[in-house]
Amino acid sequence: MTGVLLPSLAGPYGADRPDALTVAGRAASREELVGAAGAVAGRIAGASAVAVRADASLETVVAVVGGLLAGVPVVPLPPDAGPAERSHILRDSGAELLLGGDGADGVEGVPVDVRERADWNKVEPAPDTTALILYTSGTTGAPKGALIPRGAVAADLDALAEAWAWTPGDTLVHGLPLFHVHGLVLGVLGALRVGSRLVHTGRPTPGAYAAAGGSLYFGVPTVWGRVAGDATAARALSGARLLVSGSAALPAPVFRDLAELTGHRPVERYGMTETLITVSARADGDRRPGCVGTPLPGIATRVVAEEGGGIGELQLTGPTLFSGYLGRPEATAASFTDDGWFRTGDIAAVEPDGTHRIVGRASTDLIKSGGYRVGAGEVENALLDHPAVREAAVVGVPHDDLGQQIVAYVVADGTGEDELINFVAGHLSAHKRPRRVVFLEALPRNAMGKPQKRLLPPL
Ligand code: MLC
Ligand code: AMP
Repeated sequence: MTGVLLPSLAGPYGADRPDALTVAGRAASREELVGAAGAVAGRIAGASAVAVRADASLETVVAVVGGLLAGVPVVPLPPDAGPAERSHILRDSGAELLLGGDGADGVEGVPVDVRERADWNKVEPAPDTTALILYTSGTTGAPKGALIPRGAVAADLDALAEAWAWTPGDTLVHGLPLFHVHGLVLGVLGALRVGSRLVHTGRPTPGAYAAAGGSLYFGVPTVWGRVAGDATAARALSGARLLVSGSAALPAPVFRDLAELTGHRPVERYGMTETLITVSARADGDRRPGCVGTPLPGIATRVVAEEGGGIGELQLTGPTLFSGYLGRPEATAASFTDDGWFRTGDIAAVEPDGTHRIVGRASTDLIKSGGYRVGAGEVENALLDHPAVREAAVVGVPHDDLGQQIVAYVVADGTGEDELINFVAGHLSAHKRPRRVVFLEALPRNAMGKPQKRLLPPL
């Protein structure tokens, strides 16, 4: 049973309802979810890791819960991942099975059927065992698998429930992807740990959020910007209890428009795949534009300023941290200071009352577009795999809707913008595609021959 990690699934099911969770229009009770997940657990028990084709469906929830029941680390695979990204994630993670897969990629597919029922009564694994392996981009190279322990998930969700006064009486609504921390850990496991109802809208559109009638809403800033741009949808959220934004900075004008239209000042929170959510505004506290609140219970933060001044790299410790990058001890070691603090790479300032502000990132090679973290190096490597491309430099350019938009500067012959955009979308995944491609005669380089991204011509 997974009653320690997800107590609401352990029963009794007296207060259960047929629509305890709804994903993209299909509903299930907790008892049905646990029965179907038990059948999955029975099929995968003993595997070293299982991948899940993580589209926005009930099957994904059943598959992830099945992995957690069985104590098998779950590797969510973006459903539109192209061949390069799929094979990297499957090979690097060592996933033996692909839940919801068709046997392609040389990894055995295992069906997931939400109508199945099986009991699963094995003892729950220890808190330090890996619950999830989440693939996340660095500045260069292919994504790394962040090992997320069960205990970190539990600690984070409890801290968030306390900060947001999140209870079984809530109905959580969101439509975020189920292969990242925001949509999967907070947005699915959060509801199952707290015991609140969940409505996943399939896509995070303003109309779907408005129609869902929830009390607690999650979104990335791009989603909130679109809601704020649709006054009718925004006003429909006035009956909610709490609107929460995260995964990227919420622009101050969006904060103000949302507050005006919905009557709710949004709660902003800050996190990373490697640390889960660590800093948040509180349901019973002050919510200011540009501020991500205070450290969650159990989290310690410090800002390491290079030359005095209050602004510098945000570093963290606490029970929500990952246990390392799979198979990459050097990268794991490099992400911690000598005295054991995790280096976020984000630049922050702390106000006298302890409120944190995220003011930027140390590296321009990590791009946040629509709340997705995309490494410039990964997109550059994908472009260089196209036979016509000789050189590539990828940057994030400020964008009203996406926060940053991915722009590729390339030196290439005999190809065009659309072809390269579609090439990256098909090779990696759609959200990693450049939205613009600029063709240059040569990349600007310094005397050592190193490309100088800050000298690239503006769009
Ligand atoms: C368009 N599409 C293409 C394409 N052009 N597909 C293939 N090739 C092309 N050239 C398709 C897409 O696949 C998609 O299909 C549809 O067109 C629209 O895609 P899009 O343009 O990418 O959508 P967009 O409107 O830009 O998306 C905005 C968004 C999305 C907000 C919905 O960016 C999003 O879901 N963001 C959430 C990211 C997130 O959850 N991050 C959390 C990370 S965890 P289809 O089928 O999909 O409609 C984290 C920790 C923390 O950060 O703190 O939370
Ligand atoms: P990911 O690994 O996809 O979870 O991305 C983590 C990164 O998202 C962090 O390092 C930050 O740069 C960014 N991020 C998350 N939440 C916020 C926020 N509220 N404000 C600004 N940046 C954020």
